[in-house]
Amino acid sequence: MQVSKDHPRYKSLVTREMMSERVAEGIVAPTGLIAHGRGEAFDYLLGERTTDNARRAEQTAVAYLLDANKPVISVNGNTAALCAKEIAGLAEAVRAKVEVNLFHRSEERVERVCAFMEASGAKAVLGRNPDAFLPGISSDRAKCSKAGIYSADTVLIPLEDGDRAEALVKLGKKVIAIDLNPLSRTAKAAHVTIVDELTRAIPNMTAVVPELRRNGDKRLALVNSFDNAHNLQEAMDIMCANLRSQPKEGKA
Ligand code: PTJ
Repeated sequence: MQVSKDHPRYKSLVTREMMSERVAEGIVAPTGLIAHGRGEAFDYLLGERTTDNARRAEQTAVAYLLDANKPVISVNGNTAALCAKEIAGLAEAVRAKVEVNLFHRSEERVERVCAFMEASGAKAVLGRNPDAFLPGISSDRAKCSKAGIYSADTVLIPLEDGDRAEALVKLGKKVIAIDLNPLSRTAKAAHVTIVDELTRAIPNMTAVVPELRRNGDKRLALVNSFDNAHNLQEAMDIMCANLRSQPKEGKA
């Protein structure tokens, strides 16, 4: 489909087209489109921008990743489709492993998403040969790699489902979520929740790595002053204020 560049929702329409192509290629799960639509709705309420609140969460997340002994970035179909190259860049910058871990798991999809990540620059991608199980999850989603998520001390989970987020927290891992829905179980379970759109959040995070790597005091101050319940409340307050202040006639 041809999308006109002067359409007010150009970027959103192009992303939707791209996501549906990734479904046809077997990278994004069909229900991944529904998850994407939910994300778009919350982003609309947020004002489709990185708020100061999200920026602080992004910096705190990078502080956690830099101070981790075994950081891992968990990748699903939506994440790969939206920002494979940027995830590869962040992983390299913070020296994290990348592991593909799918909600709608099939060996074929795991292979496709791993290959897609590798073609986008991610190195030594884990997930093809799971050799461990995450306790507390009854489905196939428990399958993971001993060298990756299983032994990680800090896990970044973009667009995660609530069960796995809660299970990772119960296992004592530091959990960083990226989720536009501040009401989700994932958002509430994580230690740090970045309420921002994934393709804005990841480059923002990579950009602050050099400064935070040099500045241990700043990393410590970010981690010590962060309160996720307060962070989520602020994100909800921003959405409510946007709803109240919208002009009656707008262009959607
Ligand atoms: O590829 P798979 O099989 O692992 O499946 C991936 C999905 C995303 C389908 C699966 O994990 C899922 O069903 O997730 P949920 O439970 O729908 O949660 C996804 C969350 O991500 C929702 O709260 C959305 O609001 C949020 N979200 C969607 N798109 C974005 C987003 N958050 C940030 N940026 C986005 N682009």
